Amino acid sequence: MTGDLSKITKQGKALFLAYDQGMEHGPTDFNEENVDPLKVLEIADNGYFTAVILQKGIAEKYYAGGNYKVPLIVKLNGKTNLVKDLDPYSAQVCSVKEALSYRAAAVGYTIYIGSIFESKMTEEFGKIEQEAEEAQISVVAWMYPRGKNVSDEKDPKTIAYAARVGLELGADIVKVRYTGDITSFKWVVQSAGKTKVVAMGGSKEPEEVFLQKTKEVMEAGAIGLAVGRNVWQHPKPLEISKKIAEIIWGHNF
Ligand code: FBP
Repeated sequence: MTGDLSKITKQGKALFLAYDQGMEHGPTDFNEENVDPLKVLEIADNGYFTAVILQKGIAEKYYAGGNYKVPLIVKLNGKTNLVKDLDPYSAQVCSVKEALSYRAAAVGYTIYIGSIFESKMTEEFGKIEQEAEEAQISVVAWMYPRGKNVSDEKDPKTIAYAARVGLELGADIVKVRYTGDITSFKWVVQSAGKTKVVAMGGSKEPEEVFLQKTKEVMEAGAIGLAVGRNVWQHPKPLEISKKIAEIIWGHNF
């Protein structure tokens, strides 16, 4: 299926601000400032982002009642990092219908390929795809190889496999880890075929390193980034998002 990607992209490019880490990692990622969803929504609304990614609670309590211009992607599943099982399962916690009630323009879902619970997640994802198609919204798949059968989740071949699975399952966009070099990431993009690719941000890096990574991701043919910590942990989030956006769209803002 192909949902309406134009709702969460501009000229075919994407810059998503991820803010679901409170669930995935706990508030340890936050400081006094960015622990407040209103502060991060302000960045999302003013920082060249084509969408903001939220879990349903923050979507309901902060986004839905506000007058935000930035489109919303509701993350439909999630888990905490307190469960240390080698094979992760990320349970669905929100329906497509509920996401639409918070004004979602698209939905997101994580699939841990290689986990012994992979089939549970691909099954849930299949149902979400159908519901999203009916609602004519697009689906972003976080394709993360993880589990005791996955010897190296950073192996470019495994990342290309994850991207390919996203295509086979019908995702409109796959969000994958950057492989670390342009040649192997080109293969990831090729493997995803007509499914678009965005690279995930990762933990905070020096600005020049992150911007170089953004250049390489774009050169390899991805449509953009889904970034969280490298923006809202930055001392000047709007400045770094402008620099990232200028690389993605290839002109000055
Ligand atoms: P970051 O840019 O902060 O890494 O956010 C991207 C993201 O995919 C989030 O959406 C998610 O919460 C987090 O990374 C999960 O990362 P991991 O499972 O590797 O801890």
